[in-house]
Amino acid sequence: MAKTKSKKTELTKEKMLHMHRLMLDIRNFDSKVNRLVKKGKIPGMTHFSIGEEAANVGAVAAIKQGFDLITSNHRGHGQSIALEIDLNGMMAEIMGKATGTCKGKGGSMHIADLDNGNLGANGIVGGGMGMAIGAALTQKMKNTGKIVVCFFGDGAVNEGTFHETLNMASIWNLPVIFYSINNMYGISTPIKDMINIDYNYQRASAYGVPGHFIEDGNDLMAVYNKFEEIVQYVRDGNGPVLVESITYRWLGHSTSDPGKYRTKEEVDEWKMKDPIARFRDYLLENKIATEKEISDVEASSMEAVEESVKFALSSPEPTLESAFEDIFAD
Ligand SMILES: Cc1ncc(C[n+]2csc(CCOP(=O)(O)OP(=O)(O)O)c2C)c(N)n1
Ligand SMILES: [Mg+2]
Repeated sequence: MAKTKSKKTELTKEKMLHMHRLMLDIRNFDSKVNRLVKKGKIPGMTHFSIGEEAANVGAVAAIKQGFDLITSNHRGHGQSIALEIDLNGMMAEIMGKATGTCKGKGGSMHIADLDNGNLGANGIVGGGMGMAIGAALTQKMKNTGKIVVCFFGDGAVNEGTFHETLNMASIWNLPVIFYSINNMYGISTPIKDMINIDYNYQRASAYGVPGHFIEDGNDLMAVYNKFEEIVQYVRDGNGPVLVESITYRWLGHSTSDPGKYRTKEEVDEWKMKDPIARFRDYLLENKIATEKEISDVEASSMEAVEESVKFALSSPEPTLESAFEDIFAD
């Protein structure tokens, strides 16, 4: 098992255990949804964040919960959970139930959670980028002090909107972090067939913004420490940043992908870099938490996910009339 290389931080034990809990929630929630898909309980397409837990939780843990904003993409479960969405509402949303976070109208790919600052997931690759700079412009003009983190994948970096929004954010000096979670594939296409440079963050200089690289996006503390630094930089009014972390999705692109384009050896190699197992070891080796404290967190995460399934399964379907509600803003 790969080790966590980053140095010990000043974070409290409570915060670290909480971050561990959020990573477990992502893993347990998505594992459960995957089983429910196979049982025919989930309508529509679903993309899982399993394997990418640290890349999500480390970033979100560095922003101000319930204050700062994010935009998400089709693989947004990890970001929603890292931002502490109500798991019952999220499971109900994915099942298309009336009690869902978006009343069952969004499903897995369009989860929004405005109370927690999540402006929404997006089925259009690159679709969150315009929203992110719009939101960032609002924060700047209203002087709110809030920053925006725009999450997207490596597959989004050749969309025109990537280049347009990075340039606009740069000339307008907007408080936005463009964050590419590079899991090295856009569906079945490897990143090396999509760009002719090693990494996407190297493009930052073309827009006059700083580019940052998190080589080990499965090291929770490495992601957190880098984000803590850049969140401060952006909040201080220095303008946008492009950051990229390297991680891997353990499962197929979506529930309909058998994953024939990757070898079992490649997947197994990445499982040895499991972000959750590594952070568990880190907590124990640095005597931050005891075996008992960690297993309590593991048990309560499992319980919360089981509870969300019960809640969602017993929730009503949306009524036909509700299809015509919430279409226009008041
Ligand atoms: C504009 C647009 N083009 C194509 C698609 C189809 N599509 C859905 S996900 C995806 C790949 C995205 O890859 P990446 O951004 O790396 O995210 P990942 O799935 O790897 O997390 C594509 C091409 C889409 N949804 N929107
Ligand atoms: Mg990708």
